[in-house]
Amino acid sequence: MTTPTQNPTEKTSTDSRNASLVEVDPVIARAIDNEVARQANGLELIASENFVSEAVLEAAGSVFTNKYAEGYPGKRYYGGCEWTDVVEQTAIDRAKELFGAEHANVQPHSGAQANMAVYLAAIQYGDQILGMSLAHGGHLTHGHPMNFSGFSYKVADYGVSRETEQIDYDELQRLAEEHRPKLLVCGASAYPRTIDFERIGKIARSVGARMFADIAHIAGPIAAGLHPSPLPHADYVTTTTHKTLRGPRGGLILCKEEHAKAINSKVFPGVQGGPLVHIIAAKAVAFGEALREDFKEYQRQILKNAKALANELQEQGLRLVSGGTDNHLMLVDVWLDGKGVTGKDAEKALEAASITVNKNTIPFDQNKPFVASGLRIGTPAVTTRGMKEPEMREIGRLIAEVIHAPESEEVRNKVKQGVADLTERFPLYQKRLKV
Ligand code: DSN
Repeated sequence: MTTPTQNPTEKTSTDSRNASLVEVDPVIARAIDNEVARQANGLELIASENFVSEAVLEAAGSVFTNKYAEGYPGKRYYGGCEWTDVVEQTAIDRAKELFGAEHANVQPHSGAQANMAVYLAAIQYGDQILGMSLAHGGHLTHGHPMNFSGFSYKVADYGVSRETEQIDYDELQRLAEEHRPKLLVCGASAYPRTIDFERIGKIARSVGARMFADIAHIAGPIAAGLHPSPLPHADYVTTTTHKTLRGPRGGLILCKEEHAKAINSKVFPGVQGGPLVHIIAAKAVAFGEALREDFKEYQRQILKNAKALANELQEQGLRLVSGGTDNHLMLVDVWLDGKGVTGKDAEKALEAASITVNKNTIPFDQNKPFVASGLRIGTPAVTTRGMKEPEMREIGRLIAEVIHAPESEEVRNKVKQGVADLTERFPLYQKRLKV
């Protein structure tokens, strides 16, 4: 990797409009090159990250970044939107086809903004909601007190059972009857098991609540038919587009036609101004890729890889929350009631060995969130590189070696070499790797 040295202000050229990035701004150009190298030379196991295709990158870097387009296809507040309309309508049509949805809004800049638009469309300030606790695998936007969803609404939360570490649907029914929410929020960012959306839909209807499913993590398997879809049961479904769906960083809302008008008006002008048309173009490309047969095979492999990695970690003596995984991620209990290491130390030790994961609380955690007792590990990104079950077993052994000896330099160097061998065999972004 190289170190940025030159400040762009040192450049005197007055004709930089057509110059390349490295000429105009070597600091940023080098940071980008170094990030390409970091992504290519490390093992990316953060469950919410992935590697988009070169085609998605090209669309995201296109001249559509120049365009203002408040409104929706055919109804804009600015002129010159004819090609923007092609882009947005294509993204909408593909998203609807991919998920079997009646309506899609492809404008949310992020998952959090998609979720905000749903709350605004579905309920009033101060209304009761019931969402999965962040500490048990939910998400900040499902009612956490530090988030708008927590301080704008009355929140009750549900979680997993202490015995099974899986969602306790009977307890969820009981909580729904006790709190009578207007909106029942489901979906998770750190839950390794299949979510029973049909059951949650029944619970919501039994108390007269609307159902909102945030499928950010499992959108890919759902699109591929490998996880039950919430669409037949939920009033509103949101997702990010950059996790298992392997698109650009952004959000998406799906809903029934009856909610379309409210959702559209809450996204714009309710929450956002001008849409990011370059990102919508990249979403359209990613949805197009996801409609292809090889995307289904990719999703199948993510799940097979997660099972193989989970088995290997267990064979290496590590405890998995809930005893395993049904999806693309697993939660590893590295703290083991004080006999192991903290999630924070495990994350740091793995990073030093070129393996990127994130520390994560485990249900009923004894440590604070910034320290945490667990690691969240996911297979979407390494699967994109083409790795399969044998590589997962190798990765499981590498991870376990580091966790069992987080201070050992000898282990770190050995594991780093193992990572280098793997990443060389499964190259990434060959056209872009210039350093
Ligand atoms: N930050 C995302 C994740 O890592 O799951 C959730 O928003």
